[in-house]
Amino acid sequence: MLTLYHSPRSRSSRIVRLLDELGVLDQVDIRIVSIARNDGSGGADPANPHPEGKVPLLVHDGVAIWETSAIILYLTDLFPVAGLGRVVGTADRGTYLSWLAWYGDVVEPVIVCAAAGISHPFLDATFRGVPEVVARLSAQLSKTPYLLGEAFSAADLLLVSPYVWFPEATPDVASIKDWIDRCQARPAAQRIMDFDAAHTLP
Ligand SMILES: N[C@@H](CCC(=O)N[C@@H](CS)C(=O)NCC(=O)O)C(=O)O
Repeated sequence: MLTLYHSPRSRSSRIVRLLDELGVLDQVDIRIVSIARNDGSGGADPANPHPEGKVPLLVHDGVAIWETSAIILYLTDLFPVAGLGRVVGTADRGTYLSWLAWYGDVVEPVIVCAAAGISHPFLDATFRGVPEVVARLSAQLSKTPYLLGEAFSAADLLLVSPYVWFPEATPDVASIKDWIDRCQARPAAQRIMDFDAAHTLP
Protein backbone atom coordinates (compact mmCIF):
# COMPACT_ATOMS: atom_id res chain seq x y z
CA MET A 1 0.00 0.00 0.00
CA LEU A 2 1.52 3.31 -1.15
CA THR A 3 0.27 6.70 0.00
CA LEU A 4 1.64 10.03 -1.23
CA TYR A 5 0.94 13.22 0.71
CA HIS A 6 0.86 15.93 -1.91
CA SER A 7 0.13 19.62 -2.09
CA PRO A 8 -0.55 20.98 -5.58
CA ARG A 9 2.12 23.20 -7.16
CA SER A 10 4.81 22.26 -4.69
CA ARG A 11 7.87 20.05 -4.49
CA SER A 12 5.58 17.03 -4.31
CA SER A 13 4.27 17.77 -7.83
CA ARG A 14 7.48 16.17 -9.03
CA ILE A 15 6.54 12.93 -7.34
CA VAL A 16 3.09 12.91 -8.91
CA ARG A 17 4.78 13.46 -12.26
CA LEU A 18 7.17 10.60 -11.55
CA LEU A 19 4.26 8.28 -10.70
CA ASP A 20 2.67 9.28 -14.00
CA GLU A 21 5.93 8.76 -15.92
CA LEU A 22 6.26 5.34 -14.24
CA GLY A 23 2.69 4.47 -15.22
CA VAL A 24 1.71 3.66 -11.62
CA LEU A 25 -0.55 6.56 -10.64
CA ASP A 26 -3.37 4.09 -10.12
CA GLN A 27 -1.32 2.14 -7.56
CA VAL A 28 -0.89 5.08 -5.19
CA ASP A 29 -3.36 6.75 -2.87
CA ILE A 30 -2.67 10.47 -3.34
CA ARG A 31 -3.85 12.52 -0.38
CA ILE A 32 -4.07 16.25 -0.99
CA VAL A 33 -2.92 18.26 2.03
CA SER A 34 -2.30 21.91 2.77
CA ILE A 35 1.14 23.29 3.59
CA ALA A 36 2.50 26.57 4.84
CA ARG A 37 3.36 28.60 1.72
CA ASN A 38 6.09 31.21 1.39
CA ASP A 39 3.49 33.93 0.83
CA GLY A 40 2.03 33.26 4.28
CA SER A 41 -1.00 31.37 3.01
CA GLY A 42 -1.91 27.81 3.97
CA GLY A 43 -0.61 25.96 6.99
CA ALA A 44 0.48 22.55 8.16
CA ASP A 45 -2.25 19.97 7.68
CA PRO A 46 -3.08 17.70 10.64
CA ALA A 47 -3.81 14.97 8.09
CA ASN A 48 -0.19 15.05 6.92
CA PRO A 49 2.03 12.74 9.02
CA HIS A 50 5.28 14.45 7.89
CA PRO A 51 6.95 15.49 11.18
CA GLU A 52 7.60 19.00 9.80
CA GLY A 53 4.27 19.31 7.98
CA LYS A 54 6.05 19.23 4.61
CA VAL A 55 5.46 17.47 1.31
CA PRO A 56 6.30 15.20 -0.34
CA LEU A 57 5.88 12.29 2.03
CA LEU A 58 5.50 8.75 0.76
CA VAL A 59 4.27 6.00 3.07
CA HIS A 60 4.78 2.39 1.98
CA ASP A 61 3.22 -0.31 4.11
CA GLY A 62 3.45 1.93 7.16
CA VAL A 63 7.04 3.10 6.55
CA ALA A 64 7.49 6.83 5.90
CA ILE A 65 9.96 7.98 3.24
CA TRP A 66 10.71 11.70 3.17
CA GLU A 67 12.94 13.96 1.07
CA THR A 68 12.34 14.19 -2.65
CA SER A 69 15.57 12.51 -3.75
CA ALA A 70 14.97 9.54 -1.43
CA ILE A 71 11.39 9.18 -2.65
CA ILE A 72 12.48 9.29 -6.28
CA LEU A 73 15.13 6.65 -5.70
CA TYR A 74 12.69 4.53 -3.73
CA LEU A 75 10.04 4.64 -6.46
CA THR A 76 12.39 4.02 -9.38
CA ASP A 77 13.79 1.00 -7.50
CA LEU A 78 10.28 -0.22 -6.70
CA PHE A 79 9.06 0.21 -10.29
CA PRO A 80 12.14 -0.46 -12.43
CA VAL A 81 10.35 -1.55 -15.59
CA ALA A 82 9.88 1.98 -16.94
CA GLY A 83 13.66 2.44 -16.95
CA LEU A 84 13.52 5.88 -15.33
CA GLY A 85 16.08 4.94 -12.67
CA ARG A 86 19.07 2.64 -12.57
CA VAL A 87 18.83 -0.54 -10.51
CA VAL A 88 21.70 -1.99 -8.48
CA GLY A 89 24.17 -3.64 -10.83
CA THR A 90 23.58 -1.18 -13.70
CA ALA A 91 26.76 0.51 -14.91
CA ASP A 92 25.46 4.04 -14.37
CA ARG A 93 23.69 3.41 -11.04
CA GLY A 94 26.35 5.52 -9.32
CA THR A 95 25.86 8.38 -11.77
CA TYR A 96 22.12 8.24 -11.19
CA LEU A 97 22.51 8.35 -7.40
CA SER A 98 24.99 11.20 -7.71
CA TRP A 99 22.65 13.42 -9.72
CA LEU A 100 19.84 12.79 -7.20
CA ALA A 101 22.03 13.53 -4.18
CA TRP A 102 23.68 16.53 -5.85
CA TYR A 103 20.26 18.05 -6.39
CA GLY A 104 19.30 17.95 -2.72
CA ASP A 105 22.74 18.59 -1.25
CA VAL A 106 23.91 21.33 -3.61
CA VAL A 107 21.42 22.57 -6.20
CA GLU A 108 18.55 23.40 -3.85
CA PRO A 109 20.70 25.32 -1.36
CA VAL A 110 22.38 27.20 -4.21
CA ILE A 111 19.08 28.12 -5.86
CA VAL A 112 17.35 29.07 -2.61
CA CYS A 113 20.27 31.28 -1.54
CA ALA A 114 20.36 32.93 -4.97
CA ALA A 115 16.60 33.55 -4.92
CA ALA A 116 16.87 34.99 -1.40
CA GLY A 117 19.78 37.22 -2.44
CA ILE A 118 22.03 35.69 0.20
CA SER A 119 25.76 35.26 -0.28
CA HIS A 120 28.47 34.40 2.19
CA PRO A 121 31.97 32.94 1.83
CA PHE A 122 30.92 29.89 3.88
CA LEU A 123 28.07 29.21 1.46
CA ASP A 124 30.36 29.60 -1.56
CA ALA A 125 32.98 27.36 0.00
CA THR A 126 30.43 24.68 0.85
CA PHE A 127 28.01 24.67 -2.06
CA ARG A 128 29.68 26.82 -4.75
CA GLY A 129 27.11 28.85 -6.68
CA VAL A 130 24.83 29.19 -9.69
CA PRO A 131 27.71 29.37 -12.24
CA GLU A 132 29.07 26.06 -10.98
CA VAL A 133 25.62 24.42 -11.13
CA VAL A 134 25.18 25.68 -14.69
CA ALA A 135 28.66 24.47 -15.61
CA ARG A 136 27.99 20.95 -14.30
CA LEU A 137 24.70 20.69 -16.16
CA SER A 138 25.99 22.10 -19.42
CA ALA A 139 29.11 19.92 -19.30
CA GLN A 140 26.86 16.86 -19.43
CA LEU A 141 24.10 18.22 -21.66
CA SER A 142 26.53 19.38 -24.31
CA LYS A 143 27.49 15.70 -24.67
CA THR A 144 24.15 13.92 -24.29
CA PRO A 145 20.50 15.00 -24.62
CA TYR A 146 19.71 13.87 -21.05
CA LEU A 147 21.72 13.62 -17.85
CA LEU A 148 22.11 9.85 -18.08
CA GLY A 149 22.61 9.70 -21.83
CA GLU A 150 20.19 9.23 -24.67
CA ALA A 151 16.96 8.77 -22.69
CA PHE A 152 14.97 10.77 -20.16
CA SER A 153 15.32 9.60 -16.57
CA ALA A 154 14.10 10.55 -13.12
CA ALA A 155 17.34 12.52 -12.70
CA ASP A 156 16.16 14.85 -15.49
CA LEU A 157 12.71 15.11 -13.91
CA LEU A 158 14.31 16.27 -10.65
CA LEU A 159 17.05 18.54 -11.98
CA VAL A 160 14.79 20.31 -14.45
CA SER A 161 12.24 21.20 -11.77
CA PRO A 162 13.76 24.49 -10.52
CA TYR A 163 13.71 25.86 -14.06
CA VAL A 164 10.06 24.89 -14.39
CA TRP A 165 9.20 26.79 -11.18
CA PHE A 166 11.48 29.73 -11.88
CA PRO A 167 11.83 30.10 -15.66
CA GLU A 168 13.65 33.36 -15.02
CA ALA A 169 16.47 31.31 -13.47
CA THR A 170 17.08 29.53 -16.79
CA PRO A 171 20.64 30.23 -17.89
CA ASP A 172 21.29 31.49 -21.40
CA VAL A 173 22.94 28.23 -22.40
CA ALA A 174 21.54 26.44 -25.45
CA SER A 175 22.19 22.90 -24.21
CA ILE A 176 20.29 23.60 -20.97
CA LYS A 177 17.41 25.42 -22.65
CA ASP A 178 17.00 22.60 -25.18
CA TRP A 179 17.06 20.01 -22.38
CA ILE A 180 14.35 21.88 -20.46
CA ASP A 181 12.22 21.99 -23.63
CA ARG A 182 12.74 18.26 -24.23
CA CYS A 183 11.80 17.38 -20.65
CA GLN A 184 8.75 19.65 -20.62
CA ALA A 185 7.51 18.45 -24.02
CA ARG A 186 6.74 15.08 -22.44
CA PRO A 187 3.00 14.55 -22.00
CA ALA A 188 3.36 13.90 -18.26
CA ALA A 189 4.62 17.47 -17.78
CA GLN A 190 1.30 18.89 -19.00
CA ARG A 191 -0.71 16.23 -17.19
CA ILE A 192 0.77 17.15 -13.80
CA MET A 193 -0.12 20.81 -14.38
CA ASP A 194 -3.70 19.75 -15.17
CA PHE A 195 -3.75 17.43 -12.14
CA ASP A 196 -2.60 20.19 -9.82
CA ALA A 197 -5.06 22.69 -11.29
CA ALA A 198 -7.87 20.19 -10.66
CA HIS A 199 -6.76 19.56 -7.06
CA THR A 200 -5.83 23.03 -5.89
CA LEU A 201 -7.10 23.69 -2.39
CA PRO A 202 -9.43 26.69 -1.93
N1 LIG B 1 14.07 18.96 1.01
C1 LIG B 1 12.65 18.68 1.05
C2 LIG B 1 11.89 19.99 1.06
C3 LIG B 1 10.40 19.78 1.27
C4 LIG B 1 9.69 21.12 1.33
O1 LIG B 1 10.24 22.11 1.84
N2 LIG B 1 8.47 21.13 0.81
C5 LIG B 1 7.68 22.35 0.86
C6 LIG B 1 6.74 22.39 -0.32
S1 LIG B 1 7.47 23.10 -1.75
C7 LIG B 1 6.82 22.32 2.11
O2 LIG B 1 6.25 21.30 2.41
N3 LIG B 1 6.71 23.45 2.80
C8 LIG B 1 5.85 23.57 3.95
C9 LIG B 1 6.62 23.91 5.19
O3 LIG B 1 7.82 24.18 5.10
O4 LIG B 1 6.01 23.89 6.25
C10 LIG B 1 12.25 17.82 -0.14
O5 LIG B 1 12.71 18.11 -1.26
O6 LIG B 1 11.49 16.87 0.00
